Amino acid sequence: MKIAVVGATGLVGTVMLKVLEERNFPLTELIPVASEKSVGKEITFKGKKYAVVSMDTAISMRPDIALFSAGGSTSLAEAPRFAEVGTTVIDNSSAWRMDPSKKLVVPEVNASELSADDKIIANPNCSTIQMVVALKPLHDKYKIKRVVVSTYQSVTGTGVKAVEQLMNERKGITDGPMAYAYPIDLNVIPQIDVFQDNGYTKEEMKMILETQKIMGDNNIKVTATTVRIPVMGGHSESVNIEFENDFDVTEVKNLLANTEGIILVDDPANLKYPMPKDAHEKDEVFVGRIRRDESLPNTLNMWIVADNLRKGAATNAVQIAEYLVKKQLV
Ligand code: 2RA
Repeated sequence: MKIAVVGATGLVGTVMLKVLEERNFPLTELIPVASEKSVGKEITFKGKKYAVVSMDTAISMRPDIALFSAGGSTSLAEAPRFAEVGTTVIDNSSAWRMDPSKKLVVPEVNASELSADDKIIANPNCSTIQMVVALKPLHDKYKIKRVVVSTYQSVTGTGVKAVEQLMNERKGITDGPMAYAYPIDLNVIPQIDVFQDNGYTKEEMKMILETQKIMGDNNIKVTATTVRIPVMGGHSESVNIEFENDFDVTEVKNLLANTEGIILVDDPANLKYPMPKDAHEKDEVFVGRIRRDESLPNTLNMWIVADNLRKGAATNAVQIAEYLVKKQLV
């Protein structure tokens, strides 16, 4: 199994390599790929050094799977070239997510949609992934009518420049490069990505549209407010869910605790709830603060946290690859 990691020197690409290594992915050959300026640089994988190669070199090597995290325009241009030589691309950008001919996959939710014909598979947006992992078992049992989500998103979701901005501001450096329009340290920015004509941001629309596509149900109503906060370890979400059917809170907790990929941290008496500092570098989705919304019938509140570079990006992509290998779809 030849695996290419496209964008191998970036923030998500680096985590993809780490996750492949940690999970002992059954690869026989690793092909790290990056833009021309990084070609020749070395990366270390399982104690062995690999030289970064160009896109053309990687395509000529015909990898079985290419994990892409190189931005939307690179993906639009290069993913079809890999697909043409028979590679299955798993793409972390937003380029293909809403293309009706492409699958948008969170393995715990809809991996069964995948077939050997899917040559470009989209990895969803980070904040959407962690939410749908927790929504799926509840939708199956109680049928979701509407979701109201507010996010508290880590600067790592923006990239290296944002991490630098936060760290510089922490050190009192105020004239460094800015990833955001405003300072992020000691601040909260209620804007993630660009504004759309309807007043929502692109990130908010991703949460709405991607949730419906992954869950395979356009009747699920979603509204979102996405917010950037000065945190590194992961994204947090306050989620209010209205169901068609009533539920029992203990049953909800048990259901989530027994769902693959979820860790329930819900013990208010002992001040236990999920926090990004605990989710950092973990592959699971952490859920807590589960309680009935007493202002509406059949409605629940909960708090969902995950490392956005792991389950929100690299881990989800590697899990898709693992599924393809297990089901012999590559
Ligand atoms: C963010 N959704 O956190 C992005 C990353 N994919 O900004």
